Amino acid sequence: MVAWLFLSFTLLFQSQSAFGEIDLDDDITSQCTSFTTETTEAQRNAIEGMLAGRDHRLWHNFFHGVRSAWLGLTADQQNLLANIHPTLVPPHPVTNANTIDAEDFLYFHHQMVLMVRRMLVEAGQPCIASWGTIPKPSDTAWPMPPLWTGADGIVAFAKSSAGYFNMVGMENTEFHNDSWLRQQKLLGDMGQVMSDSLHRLFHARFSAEPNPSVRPLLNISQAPDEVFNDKSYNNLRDGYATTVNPYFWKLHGYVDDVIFRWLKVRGYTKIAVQCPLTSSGKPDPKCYQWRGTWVGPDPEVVCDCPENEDDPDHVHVDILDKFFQYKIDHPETKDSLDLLLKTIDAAAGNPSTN
Ligand SMILES: [Cu+2]
Repeated sequence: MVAWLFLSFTLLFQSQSAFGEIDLDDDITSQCTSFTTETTEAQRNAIEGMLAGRDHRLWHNFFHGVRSAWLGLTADQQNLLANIHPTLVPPHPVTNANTIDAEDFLYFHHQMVLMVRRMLVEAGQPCIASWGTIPKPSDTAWPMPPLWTGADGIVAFAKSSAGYFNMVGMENTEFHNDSWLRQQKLLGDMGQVMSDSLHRLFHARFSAEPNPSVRPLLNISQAPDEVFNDKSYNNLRDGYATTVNPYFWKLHGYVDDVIFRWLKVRGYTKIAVQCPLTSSGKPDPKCYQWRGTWVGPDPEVVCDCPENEDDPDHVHVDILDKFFQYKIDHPETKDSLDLLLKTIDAAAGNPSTN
């Protein structure tokens, strides 16, 4: 088992070269032999098998869906989730009152970026470079897929030239602007603005016409059709599909780099889940300690299965299987479970519902 999550609890992080002067040490990024602008077939082959798997799709989808839906759920629904699996309980539900949940958003995707880098390093492949700036409309390596009939309003806007200039404006006045970054006291303050604005427009601008056009909402009676687990199903606006899309790694690399911009202008030289103490026993003031580190139903934690897939005890279990099992054990909850699944899936941005 690649215990990447646990490693991350002890390691500090290092961004790629643009911020190399900051000691944000992370062993995986430093093991990237090089970074490519475009993605090659060999790179995609190294990561797509894992990312297109049902357990990883569900992980990303449930992270976003539970995070968004939580405060709208009844106490019974929240308890149901806790009973199905403890990783389904977000410690910092999304509110406007604080921004720790937005650190969860940054932390989760930061871990995903590291996970992909780790897979590439293990496959002997170069890593994928982040977008340094928003790609120009003339960019041929990462062209904007065309608008399609029936696309919703945010897609039409993000793909327009007004949308492009709106995004560039945010880059200039906020995310690449030192004085704006300095005003964001917590990392999550920046993360909340990023998540709701530029990040959302990135997903909309670089999305392509979905194929199939609609994914039925998850339900308690059957697993998703295999067509939605094929690597070709990589709709950038569906939480169940977006991580399989090569654009996802470019835009989330961009988001990740803004973490390092923020650290730098706020005077931090390290970021860690547990910052070390200085020699006088005080917290290191140069180390920013993550406040939000929830990652949702991590497949390795949910499965809790033997490392060796040939082990006769190896039964692969993902978070949807946990729902199915719960239905078998508690048949009286079937309708509640079905509604809950659909609610969470819809909140993750399933395009059949928005
Ligand atoms: Cu995401």
